[in-house]
Amino acid sequence: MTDKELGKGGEPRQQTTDREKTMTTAQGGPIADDQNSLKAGPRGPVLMEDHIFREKMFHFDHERIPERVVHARGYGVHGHFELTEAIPELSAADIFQRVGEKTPTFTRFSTVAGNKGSFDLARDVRGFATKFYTKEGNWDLVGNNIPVFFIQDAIKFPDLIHSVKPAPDRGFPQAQSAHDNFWDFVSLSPEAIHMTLWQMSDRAIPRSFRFMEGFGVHTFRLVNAEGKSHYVKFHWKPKQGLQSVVWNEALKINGADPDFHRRDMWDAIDAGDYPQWDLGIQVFDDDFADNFEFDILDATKLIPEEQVPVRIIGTLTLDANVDNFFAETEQVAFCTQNIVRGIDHTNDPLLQGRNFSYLDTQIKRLGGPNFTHIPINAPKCPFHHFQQDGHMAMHNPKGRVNYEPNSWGDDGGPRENPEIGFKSYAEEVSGTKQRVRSETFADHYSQARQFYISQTEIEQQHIAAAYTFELSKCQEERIRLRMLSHLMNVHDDLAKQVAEGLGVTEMPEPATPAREPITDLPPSDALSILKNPPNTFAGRKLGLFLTEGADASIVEALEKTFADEGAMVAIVTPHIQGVTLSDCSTRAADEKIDGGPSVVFDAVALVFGDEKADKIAKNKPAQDFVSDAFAHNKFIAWTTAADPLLNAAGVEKDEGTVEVSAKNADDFLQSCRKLRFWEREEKLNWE
Ligand code: HDE
Repeated sequence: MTDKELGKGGEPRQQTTDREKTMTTAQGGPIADDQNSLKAGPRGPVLMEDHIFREKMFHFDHERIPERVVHARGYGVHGHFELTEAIPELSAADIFQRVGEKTPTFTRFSTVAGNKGSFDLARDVRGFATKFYTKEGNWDLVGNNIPVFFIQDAIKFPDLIHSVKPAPDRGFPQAQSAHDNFWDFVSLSPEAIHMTLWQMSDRAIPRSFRFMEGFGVHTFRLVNAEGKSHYVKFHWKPKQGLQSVVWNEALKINGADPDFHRRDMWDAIDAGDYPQWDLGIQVFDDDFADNFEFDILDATKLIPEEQVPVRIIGTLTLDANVDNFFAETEQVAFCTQNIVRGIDHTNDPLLQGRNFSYLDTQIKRLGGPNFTHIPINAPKCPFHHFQQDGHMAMHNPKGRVNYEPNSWGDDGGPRENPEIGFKSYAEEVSGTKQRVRSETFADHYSQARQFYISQTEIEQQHIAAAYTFELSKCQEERIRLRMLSHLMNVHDDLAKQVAEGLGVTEMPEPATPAREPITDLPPSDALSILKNPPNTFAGRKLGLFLTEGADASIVEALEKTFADEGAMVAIVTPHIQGVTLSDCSTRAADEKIDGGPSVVFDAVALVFGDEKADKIAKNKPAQDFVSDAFAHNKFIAWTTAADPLLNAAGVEKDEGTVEVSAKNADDFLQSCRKLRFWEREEKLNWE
């Protein structure tokens, strides 16, 4: 091989004679040598003249754009929405007219507080934003996985976000709310208390994006062709069911696989296991709004499903990963102002503020007003307007006319169309100009209490433990006590448990409520995760821990049973070369034991050969695999050769630990459908 065929380090170059595959500059000029800059002699100075070097480096230097100020860490997926029930009587929106019609979509899931490079399993709200490329323009439903919000007026948003983000002097803590600044802000803003109940619940540590709900949060309007309006709240219900992890598990997942959620989504879609959500609407009228206990314009309140049932009108299917993360996931620009004829805003002051913020932030983030020209943001229906020029204009109006009205007849460009054009709902509005918060927004505790009493005992314990954890990270006692004074208005048991957890012996005075809470709101089962179990293991992952000589018939039975259920099976072995089973067949490893801890699986099976069982029992990652699975209430299948390891990991066998044979793989699956053996948690002492 001659020197000419070698790159700088002596490696062979990847060269081609195919013009199609020829590397070029951004100007289209073919490149002969991309490994060496232009020099005066082999050891001489690099020449300024080197346009290939300069162009490449210049572009690299400008690769980064500002990350989103919130929701920076996100993951986008293509899909489509299929209408299953037409609602022309409620809305003139084109997307809601024809049953069976599919509308392309792009959905981005996100965490709120962490930066782009933070970890997936932060305790945090998840964004759930969907762009519908409808035939009458783009509609963005920019929601969260929690149906209420921290604040009632958008003017408080910068403060809320500053308080949760890293402190400005030290630049930490990253991607967490467990610190003084956040709880200082919250405890001085009682309107946030309800949302913190959700945030301290397991909703804020979802098992994956696939297993969480989505909510439009605000009350919107649906407006029909006659101009009649109904109020609406939007819901996404995952067909996969709801599921979360437990806190100790979340902490460990962040270390084991900071990309846990995005990898889960990528893998599921790559495997053709497309996640789906039903789109539900809660529709109500002025009568209901006037009689409801709370103000429907207050985004810190929800409407219980028992009071207004959720009506399913369509299904979202996510079926394609992006081709390029930056071009699509990073450059997608959601704006709450992107609505279509038939859907309209209400006076919710949080929503009104968002309408300004999203457009504004995209201009900064994407560099100018033409971000709608980027393919992921452009409508897929025809569009015509007289907007022109600006940075990176990809399509300007054609012809000599770029204004209206004009008298150029058919050559005069696009014209208004009152028949199908957007019309705002003709709401009557009057009032004095003033900076006030409506009295009807003043109840901050009633729905927090309702949320708490709607949970199972296990879930209530998790909420108390989460408050205790987070407040224990607050160094200032006054902040801890101030929070406690609010929890006393939510529920005595909760306040007591948290006080005990914090070692508080003398309770503070309860906070003075702006309005006396309603204490007899009934529980709403829809608010609990555990009261709505999916009863399936489909879409979940079994970690199959195998050692040399493992019984092949058991391995096969487990693999088949779980595959038939629609679950994934990952093989974990002591070495990355995999293992040879009892029948001399082999299994390749998906993970070596210390790279595949049990926290990344939903259930585990230990199918061991007799050989080296004692040695495995002494392996620390193997012990952690088992003790964590046990502590996180997972179902564990085992064969007798795994006994030494189970003992070394301190496992006391219970109904959630199943001796597995080739014949009872199905029994193990039945157990796994419950997802967790919660009965164990009561016996485990986390204190
Ligand atoms: Fe956002 N929010 N937000 N937000 N939000 C942004 O817009 C804002 C709120 C939500 O995947 C930003 O493009 C204000 C509620 C999601 O790209 C920014 C207020 C809900 C995403 C912004 C809120 C959300 C954002 C930052 C209070 C649930 C990610 C980057 C009035 C209903 C979208 C961007 C994506 C992103 C402002 C409150 C959901 C700064 C001012 C309530 C899912 O414009």
